[in-house]
Amino acid sequence: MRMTFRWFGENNDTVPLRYVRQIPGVEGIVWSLHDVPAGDEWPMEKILEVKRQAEEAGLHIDVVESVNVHEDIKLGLPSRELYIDNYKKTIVKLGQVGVKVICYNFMPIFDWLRTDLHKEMADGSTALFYENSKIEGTDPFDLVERINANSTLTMPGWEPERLQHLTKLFEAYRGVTEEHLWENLRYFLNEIVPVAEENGIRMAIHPDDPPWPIFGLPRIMTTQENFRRFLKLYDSPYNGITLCSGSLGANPNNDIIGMIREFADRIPFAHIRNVKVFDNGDFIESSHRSQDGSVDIAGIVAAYHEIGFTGYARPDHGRHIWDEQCRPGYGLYDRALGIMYLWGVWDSCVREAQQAAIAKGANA
Ligand SMILES: [Mn+2]
Repeated sequence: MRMTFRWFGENNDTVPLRYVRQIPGVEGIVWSLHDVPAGDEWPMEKILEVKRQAEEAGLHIDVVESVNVHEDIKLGLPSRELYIDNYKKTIVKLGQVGVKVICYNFMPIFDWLRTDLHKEMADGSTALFYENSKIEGTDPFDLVERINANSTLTMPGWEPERLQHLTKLFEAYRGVTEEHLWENLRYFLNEIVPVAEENGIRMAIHPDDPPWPIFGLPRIMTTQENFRRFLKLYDSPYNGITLCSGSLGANPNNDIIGMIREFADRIPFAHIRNVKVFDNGDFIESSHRSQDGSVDIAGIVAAYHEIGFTGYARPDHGRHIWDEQCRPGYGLYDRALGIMYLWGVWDSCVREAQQAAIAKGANA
C-alpha cells in the first residue's frame, strides 16, 4: 500500500506540501489542474509546475484525480470526439511526466453530493452530511447555490463554469437512461484505455457518490454487480477502479471487502474512509475508526493486505477538528489521523504475517 494525500494546488489548498511530507508514510500527492475546464487539453507547463512543486517537497505526482470527463462524452453527443481527443492528449502528457494512475468519474452533471458541509457531531467536530429528505424536496439549483455559498474555495465537481448551464444540462439528459450511459462509457473506454495502456497509465473510475440516482439523473457505478459489468466493458489491467469505501459504503448493501477480493487485480487506487449510515438512509462522514462508522475500515485494510495490495491509497476525506479552517472534507488533522489508523491496521497485518511465517518455519 502506497500512501498518498490529495492536494489542490498552490494557493488553492490550506495544507502546505511540507506538512503533507511530514505525515508518516505519505509519499505522493493526488492532484489535478483544477483551473482547466473539463474537456480541455492540459497545458504541459502547468503539469510541470505541479511536478516541480511536489518534487521539491519530496513528494511524487503518480496519481491524478481527476481528469474530468466532459458532459458531451457522457451524453454521447457527436462533439464528444473533440473532447475524447483532448483527453487522449492529456493522457500522453501525463505519461511523459511519470503519472501512473488517472482517477475519473462518469456521473451526469453532479459530482459528489452532500446537503451539509459542516454538520456538527456529538464531539463538536463537523463533517460532510447527506440528508435524504433535503434532496427529495430540493431544487438542484438551490443546492448548487448552497454548496458554493458554504465554501470560500471552489469545490471540485461544483465549478461555477460547469454548473452555470444547469438548465441546458438537465434538458440534455432528458431521456438518457442507464443503458445509454453504459453505452457511452463503453465508447469512451474503447477510445482511451488503449492510449492509457501505451503510456503506462492505469485508468481508475471512481464510484458514484452517493451510489444511487439523484434528481432523476442516471447513475451506474454503484454496486458490485455494476463494477463487474464495468470491468468487462474493456478487459485490461489498465481499465480499473478507484475503490472508494466511503462512496460505496453509503449503501449498506455494498460488500466492500467482497469487492476488494473479487476485483483485486483491477484496483490501482484505494480511497479509504468511513461513513456512519443512519436507519433512514442519511449518512455522515465519520472518523476512519471502524467503531465510529458503518464501514469496517480495519477489515477493509486487512483485505487489502490479504490480496497483497501494492497500489496507491489515500484517506479520502476527514472531519473538521481542532477548529481547523479548511476545504470541506480536506483538512490536515483528521486525514492525518486517518492515515495513522490505516498504517496501524496495515502494520499489524504485516507483523501477524511475519509471525505466522516464523511459526511455520519453526514447525517445518
Ligand atoms: Mn472517494
